[in-house]
Amino acid sequence: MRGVIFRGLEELVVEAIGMQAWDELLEAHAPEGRVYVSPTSYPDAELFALAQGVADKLNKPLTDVLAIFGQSLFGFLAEKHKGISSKFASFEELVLSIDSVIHMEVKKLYDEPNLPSIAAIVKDDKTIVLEYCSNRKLCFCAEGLLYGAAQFYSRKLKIEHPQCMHSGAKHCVLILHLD
Ligand code: MNH
Ligand code: ZN
Repeated sequence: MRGVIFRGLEELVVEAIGMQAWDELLEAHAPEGRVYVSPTSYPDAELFALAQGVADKLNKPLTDVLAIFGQSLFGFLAEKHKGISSKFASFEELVLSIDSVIHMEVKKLYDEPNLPSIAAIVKDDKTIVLEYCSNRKLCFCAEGLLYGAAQFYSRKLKIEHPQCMHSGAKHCVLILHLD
């Protein structure tokens, strides 16, 4: 995972539980002297260990932490890449462009990024069905990112997750219900 994602986690942790907590997490789960540089890749296992460390500190399940992280990560990425995030007039437009525009642009900015595949199908004007697939199985983080995007456009969103890679499915199904 790119440094930018770790920096997003750092921002959230420092805001929520403080700089000292982040330093403790780094000490426990990262090599000594680690500094995260946005375009550089770091081991996925390190991100998961840090997120698990946050979960342990907060006494919350890892899935909750990944969802909260995803939600704050959206604002962080949107702010960092305004040129990409400002292209979309609505939540729906953005969601339908995750693979075809957003992550396509990410591929131009970062050398060989590790991105999920996210296919979107519009069911009706209040329902979009997403199929998420990635060997990192970060579907809970994807849910959080979607909630963050809904917040960005001041929309009310509910997500159903009836099929999940964590239960052995080939891909996750996320059903987005808008108001
Ligand atoms: Mn996007 C990684 C989903 C918006 C840039 N993105 C990920 C991952 C998920 C994801 C999930 C974690 C990797 C994986 O699952 O295999 N991203 C989304 C969703 C939205 C989204 C659901 C909108 C909603 N992403 C954005 C935006 C940007 C962005 C906006 C920036 C303009 N995403 C990234 C980058 C990575 C990433 C950068 C990290 C790639 C890497 O580590 O190599
Ligand atoms: Zn899932």
